[in-house]
Formats: sequence, C-alpha cells, structure tokens
Amino acid sequence: METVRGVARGNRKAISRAITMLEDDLPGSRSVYSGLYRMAGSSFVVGVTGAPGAGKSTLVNCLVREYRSKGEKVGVIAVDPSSPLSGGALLGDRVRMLDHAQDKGVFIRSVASRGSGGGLSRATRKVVVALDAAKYGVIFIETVGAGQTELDVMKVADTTLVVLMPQAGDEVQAIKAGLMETGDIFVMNKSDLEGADRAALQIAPFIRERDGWRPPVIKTVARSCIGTAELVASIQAHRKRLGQSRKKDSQRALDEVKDALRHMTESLTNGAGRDREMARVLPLVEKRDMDPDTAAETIIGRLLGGRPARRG
Ligand SMILES: Nc1nc2c(ncn2[C@@H]2O[C@H](COP(=O)(O)OP(=O)(O)OP(=O)(O)O)[C@@H](O)[C@H]2O)c(=O)[nH]1
Ligand SMILES: [Mg+2]
Repeated sequence: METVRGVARGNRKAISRAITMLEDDLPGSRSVYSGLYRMAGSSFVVGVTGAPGAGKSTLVNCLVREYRSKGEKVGVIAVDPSSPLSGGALLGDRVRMLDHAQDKGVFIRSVASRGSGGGLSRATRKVVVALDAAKYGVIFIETVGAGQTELDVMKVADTTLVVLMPQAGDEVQAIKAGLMETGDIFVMNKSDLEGADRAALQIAPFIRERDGWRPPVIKTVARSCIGTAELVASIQAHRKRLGQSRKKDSQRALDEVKDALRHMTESLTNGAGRDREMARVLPLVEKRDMDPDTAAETIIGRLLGGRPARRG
C-alpha cells in the first residue's frame, strides 16, 4: 500500500493523505489503518488539558522546543470539539505554533468533530496512530475545555497534564470537572502572576496518589518557557513509571476496541434504517406480530452476514 509506505518513510504528504482517509472513512481506509496500526505503538502521547486561556498552547510550544532539542520528532494534535471550521482558539494556536511551522521534525494537525459516529476520541486516536507510524516519538494532544468529551480524549494519552492558572478559580473548576482524577501532572502556569503559590497549595490536598504515582504540581511561565525543563523531567519520570507496568497497554486496547465497537454499532444502527430487512420486519412489529428485540436481532444477523469480519 503506497500510502502506508509513504507514512513509514515519514513523507508529510502521505501522512496528511492517510489522516484524511482515516478521518473521512474513505474507501481503502480500513487497510491503511490496519497497516499503520501494525507499525505504530512506540510513540509517547502527552495530553494537555485545562481551562480556556490557561496557556496550554503556549506551554506545548515550549515543550515542543524542549523535545526537539533532544532530537525527537514531535507531533501536535489540536482537538477542537465544537467547530469544524476552527474558531479563534485554534487560529491562535496556529499563529503561536508558527514557531515550529518550518521545522520538518514537527507535524501539527487539528481534529474537529464532524458529528460522525465515534466522535473525537476515535478521530484523535487515528491521527495518533498515523503520526506514531511516521515515527513521531512524542505526540501532544491539546484539548480545549473540560467536559466529558475532553476527558474521553485524554484517555488516548499516556501522560496527562492539567494546566491551571492562578486567579481564575481554576482550582475549584478543576476539582468540579473531575480533572483532579485525570491529571498525572498538574501545571500551575502563569506563575509570574500573583497568587500562584497560594493556588498551588490549594489544589494539593485534592491530588491523590494513583498506582504508586503522586501527581506533582509544577510551576511554569509558559510565555518565557520557564519551568518547562523541569516539566519535561517530570513527564519523563511518569513515562518511565508507565513503562514498568503493562496495565496501561491492556487498558488502552480495551478503550480502543470499545471505541471501535461503539462506532460500528452506531453505523449499523444508522444504516439499518435503509436496510431491506428493516423494510420487511417493520410492518410485523407495527402489527405486533414480531417484538422489537427479535426484529433488531434479525437485522443485525443480516447486516453482519452481509459484511464478514476481515481477518489478518
Ligand atoms: N502572564 C502570563 N501569560 C501567559 C503565560 N502563558 C500564556 N500566557 C498568555 O495567556 C494567553 C492564553 O494562552 P494560550 O496558550 O492561548 O492558552 P490556551 O490554554 O491554549 O487557550 P485556549 O486554547 O483558548 O483554551 C495568551 O495571551 C498567552 O500569551 C504565562 O506563563 N504568564
Ligand atoms: Mg490553545
């Protein structure tokens, strides 16, 4: 498969093409995904979440610089749950990311929900697989906001950074939004502003140790990349810790298969409306000659029968 080979060589056009194929479920995307998935699995994925304006993009910019200086190829995925045509936030990201726009070792891509089944976490996973297969060793995922969607997207990450800032009541928001359970590392950004120490102290009691890892709180000034070397050291420490347990891998596999199942049952359900079998059973259910469960079973049987699972 030419696209897969192109991605393996790190060809940027091939990577873009592969991502578009996967996102839009274009013909041939199944075999592209299958090929890429086999090559993937060595990248390290860092999720970056937190309130709007906390400095996530500015911070990622610094982190990209840190990892580039270590010679790593770096991918950046900006996830925008709301608008397919990226709004102000992403546009801002683009401008800031221009720092790295000319760098061949950096690949930046945004992912937007198109209202298609499976949603953002599925789309994000696929972009990760493509960049992973292209040997981008570190991949950052930035999400805007702190809803359930973002928490789902963060499941894709190996290490999750929760970015907070002082004076915004962020601590309270983070505690409410379930971010305290999500974060592997807490970043108190904008530490040049007043109240950073106090804010850091306020969240500390809500941070729980998980699997022998106690999430640290690290102060940064992303605007001048202060504290980001320390942050990288902490990310690497967490990565090392993860490397020692296989649990993460089986959890990831479970999440991925569940995502795929959800997507497929959704498209089955949507496609069923136009199915011949549906046309046959519907009048029966209407007349109560057949119950809806039996009708659904019949349709699934036919749909699956007509679409055998691919092997290999
Ligand atoms: N004072 C101060 N300002 C900062 C710092 N880091 C970022 N900012 C500013 O905060 C604003 C928001 O930064 P972004 O990086 O766009 O924040 P974000 O979290 O990516 O924002 P969204 O993507 O819109 O959610 C910008 O004006 C930055 O210049 C910092 O350490 N100190
Ligand atoms: Mg941003």
